[in-house]
Amino acid sequence: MGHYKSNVRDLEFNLFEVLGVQNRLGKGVLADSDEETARGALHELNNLAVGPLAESFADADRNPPVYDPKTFSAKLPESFKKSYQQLWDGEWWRLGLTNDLGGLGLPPTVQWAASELILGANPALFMYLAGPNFAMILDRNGTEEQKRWARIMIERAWGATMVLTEPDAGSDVGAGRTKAVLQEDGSWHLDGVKRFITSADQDMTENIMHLVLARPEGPGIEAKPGTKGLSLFLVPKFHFDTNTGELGERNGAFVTNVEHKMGLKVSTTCELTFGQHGIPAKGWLLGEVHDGIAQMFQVIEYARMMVGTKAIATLSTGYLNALEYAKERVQGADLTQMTDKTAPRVTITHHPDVRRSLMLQKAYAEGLRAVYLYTASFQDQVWTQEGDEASLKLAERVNDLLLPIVKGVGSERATEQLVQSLQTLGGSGFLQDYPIEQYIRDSKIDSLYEGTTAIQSQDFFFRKIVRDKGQALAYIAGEITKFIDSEAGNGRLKNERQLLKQALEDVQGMLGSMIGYLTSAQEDIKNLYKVGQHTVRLLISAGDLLVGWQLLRQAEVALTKLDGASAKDQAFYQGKIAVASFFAKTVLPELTARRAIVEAADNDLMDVPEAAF
Ligand code: ST9
Ligand code: FAD
Repeated sequence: MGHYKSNVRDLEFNLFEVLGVQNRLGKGVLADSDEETARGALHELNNLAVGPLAESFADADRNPPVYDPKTFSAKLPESFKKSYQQLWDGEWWRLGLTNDLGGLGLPPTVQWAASELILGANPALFMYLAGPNFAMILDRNGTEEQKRWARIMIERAWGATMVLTEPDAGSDVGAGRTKAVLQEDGSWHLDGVKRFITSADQDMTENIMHLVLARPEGPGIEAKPGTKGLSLFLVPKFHFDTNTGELGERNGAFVTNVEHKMGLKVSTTCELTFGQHGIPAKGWLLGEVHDGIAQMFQVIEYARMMVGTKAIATLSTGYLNALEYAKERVQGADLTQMTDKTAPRVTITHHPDVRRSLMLQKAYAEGLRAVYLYTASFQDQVWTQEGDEASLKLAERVNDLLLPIVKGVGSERATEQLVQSLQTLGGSGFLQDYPIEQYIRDSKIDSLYEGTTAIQSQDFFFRKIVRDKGQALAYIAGEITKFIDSEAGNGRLKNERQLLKQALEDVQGMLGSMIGYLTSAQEDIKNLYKVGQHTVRLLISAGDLLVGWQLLRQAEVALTKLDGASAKDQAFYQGKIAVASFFAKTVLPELTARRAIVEAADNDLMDVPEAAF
């Protein structure tokens, strides 16, 4: 067996027993799919994921890509290329596409559930598969000509990249200096150096389409500072015949370095240099409109969801690996017999502390899975366009609100809990005989790229709550309140509902204080620092609230299904009830302390001289 332990049962539970995704299938753009096809897709992909896709996971880590500075090219390990080919041949690149571009006609919930399987088995494969999905951006925003390019990208299986970051422009994308100079033929010549660009070179596809943010220069173009002065350019690695897609000359965008990294080594992270090697780096303005940052955010929103799902997928396989080990490892006597030196030795699942840790890993793995799929259920509505304008707008807002939780909380909790998964294995966890050390290395990036956790937390507070005037948040709070007030669950989970109620009040309390600091910043601007000190705390707490709520929602469903369930399902449902109760009793109460910390915020920290750190 390979390293990857998937959880298709839980994916199906989320989709068909909690979210009722099947009710959407068979209609409109989903006319060609039903529950059976959706389940079939998951099972088929799962076979591929646990087998051929997972197979190259460790080898590609031990034998990472090799960069050749003479040819500006990166060579990937053969084992990985084989996995990629199998993924491509299975036509899984169709998964996220709209029907007219050859999609599978499945909704985002099912798309993301399926994506989890790839992201858990071998996440870099998913990233190299960006071409078709990024082609959708051309199709949506491009000129008629560029829409044709989108089809060429898909038909010819090209790779694609998103190119924002520069040495002096990381979180602060608006500090980017790469420029694009308008040419007489309407194309642009790019000039500058980008860094940390994922998949900017590889030897698996004949061409790569770079989606690049740069500052336009030319007659009549007004230079604007910051992100609003950036435009999005399409810069292919090779020029091509725009009718047939046949490759032409090399374009002047060269990979000038590939980074050596802590993890996710097979995913090339490249320095990409434009127009500095004697050949102009020609680009074309996407859609002929200067709206680069908004266009790029269409990519970023998808990528943030992907990164969160990747982290959660890794957390889940980490937990399941730890669980398997714990069920077999015999060590020590039961605590109640600790003084009897002749007592039988037990498996470590008997030790309360191991149980505590495993249940917490399960809570975050399954709770965060529920959160990302709940988020995707709003994407479903946008995908099918059902409902009136107001409800569609609300679905977009709620999705926007939840994205920083999926990405920010998903990655932070994965980092933290994967360390616990390793701990479960004791010293063996430290060895490369087990996959967890690689999981930790490969998933650490998730809290860094696509906007660090601090950036996610500011996005959550300033844009998704304050600028939204709390509309999406009010909707979610309303849904949680409805759940708390409902009597479902056969009279059980009463105490847990109370704990959830308190957690909701605590998050609302934190938020209330922070809005207060923001408002009082009109009198004393330094009060903004009080907000800035606590946005991550708020984000993480909102994440815990959502995890707690989703787990209880699942427990409620499980309670209705216990009677008459098969032995295997009984255990599954019992697990759902146990984990929800555990999380409500042992994690949610922590929010009260966090609220007190936020309410007592001061700016002492900001007055500490740098030398005193
Ligand atoms: C990166 C890539 O890190 C890592 C992984 C790469 C993987 C590649 C491939 C992945 C895909 C694979 C697909 C394959 C799939 C297929 C598989 C199938 C099996 N939402 O607040 P302002 C916009 S890339 C929407 O003033 P500042 C908006 O237009 C690097 N839009 O910002 C706004 O205007 P307005 C990632 C948003 O102060 C405008 O920006 N780098 C949002 O100028 C200005 O907004 C980062 O993520 C939003 N949430 O700039 C950078 N926010 O207000 C992180 C802003 O008028 N830094 N806009 O609407 C930030 O996000 C900063 O906050 C900043 C600040 C740059 C936005
Ligand atoms: P900085 O922005 O310098 O941040 C350093 C620290 O300061 C962080 O902890 C951050 O949270 C904090 N910080 C910075 N500004 C603020 C603020 N205003 N408020 C509070 N805290 C702040 N980029 C692409 O364009 N395309 C890619 O494909 C891509 N792939 C990548 C792959 C890898 C493996 C890596 C490592 C990076 C990749 N990136 C890519 C770049 C990535 O998005 C950036 O690294 C990330 O956005 C952070 O920027 P930075 O590294 O410059 O850190």
